[in-house]
Amino acid sequence: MKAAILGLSGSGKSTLFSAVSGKHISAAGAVVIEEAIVPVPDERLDWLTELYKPKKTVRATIDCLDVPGFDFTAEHGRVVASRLASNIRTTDLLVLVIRGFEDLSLPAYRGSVDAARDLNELKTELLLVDLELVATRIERLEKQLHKPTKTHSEDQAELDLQKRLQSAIESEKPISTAIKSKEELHLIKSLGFLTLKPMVVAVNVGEGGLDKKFDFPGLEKDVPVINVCAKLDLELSQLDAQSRKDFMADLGMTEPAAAKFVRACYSALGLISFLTVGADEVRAWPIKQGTIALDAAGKVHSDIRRGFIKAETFGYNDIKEFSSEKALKAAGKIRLEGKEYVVRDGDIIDFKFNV
Ligand SMILES: Nc1nc2c(ncn2[C@@H]2O[C@H](COP(=O)(O)OP(=O)(O)O)[C@@H](O)[C@H]2O)c(=O)[nH]1
Ligand SMILES: [Mg+2]
Repeated sequence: MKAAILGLSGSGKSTLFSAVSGKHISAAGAVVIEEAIVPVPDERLDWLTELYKPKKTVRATIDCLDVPGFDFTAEHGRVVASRLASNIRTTDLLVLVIRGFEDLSLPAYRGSVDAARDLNELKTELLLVDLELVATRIERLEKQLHKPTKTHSEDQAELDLQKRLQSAIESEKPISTAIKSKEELHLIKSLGFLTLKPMVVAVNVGEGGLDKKFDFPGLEKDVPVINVCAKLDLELSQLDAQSRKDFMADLGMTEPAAAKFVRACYSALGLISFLTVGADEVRAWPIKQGTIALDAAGKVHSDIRRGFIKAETFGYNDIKEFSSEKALKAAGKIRLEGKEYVVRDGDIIDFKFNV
């Protein structure tokens, strides 16, 4: 699953990207999209690693893109932005990074730090990029409908839908608000509309601003807003575990803001984790919410799916409470689940199979 980090130039995208991925990004003014695999912080894995002392611990990951910043005050700024935006149509999540920090040594966009204004400019750009695609699509479909083709009825259905999407965008509504059914979604899904994707807003607040609340009038209710402190998060990511702990304790923090941010992205992607444990490996496996045990088994290995017998399952909270698998077993807390069982976040599963 892929997330694209976008925003205005200088909002702290690359700093945040480096903090979460460990990948070093050279100076500002980058023109290429950078990509990195980002581990998802999960304290359950830390605790289970202490218990099982495995040879290795494997975290869930998400794929992150650092997109060069937009600057609508620059000549050709819109053209550049729309070219970049069309490169991220295949991503699954948009992360909008907004500058919320004051720093006189870094000139602010349009001369002032104004998170709500910046977010609006970005959202407008996303709508415009989608509007261009809708217009192209409508033109193509109208031409096609004049010819006798086998796809006539689907084309007509899509044309009607595209016209509705067009009017939604024209009234500044994201495309996601105009889709009414699975069938409609299916018709347009492959086009990669940006305003159809889930979104996370990350306000880069600067040190000391983590408790600040931002009000974004008009922002859809289901969009999570997370404060980050990119520069501090980057500094923290470069420390060894003990120094990081000490440093955070001094600041009264229990974890870097970036950790919460990455988990918010994971959840906005619709992902949860089931876990596997043992002497070799303690591991978190990303699955879509609603995945059944049979398909979860297939994530581990296709043979396990093919020869699936049952899933021996207990919850992370159960093992935390009982401290060992032995105690769990004695208490009858280990469940036998079948193929159709809907896997829950934090389920610890041992798949039994036969091939
Ligand atoms: N004071 C302060 N500066 C920051 C913070 N985050 C990023 N910066 C600085 O802002 C500048 C632009 O950051 P960068 O990550 O390159 O922004 P991008 O253009 O969005 O990728 C750099 O000089 C960063 O060090 C922050 O939280 N506080
Ligand atoms: Mg950058």
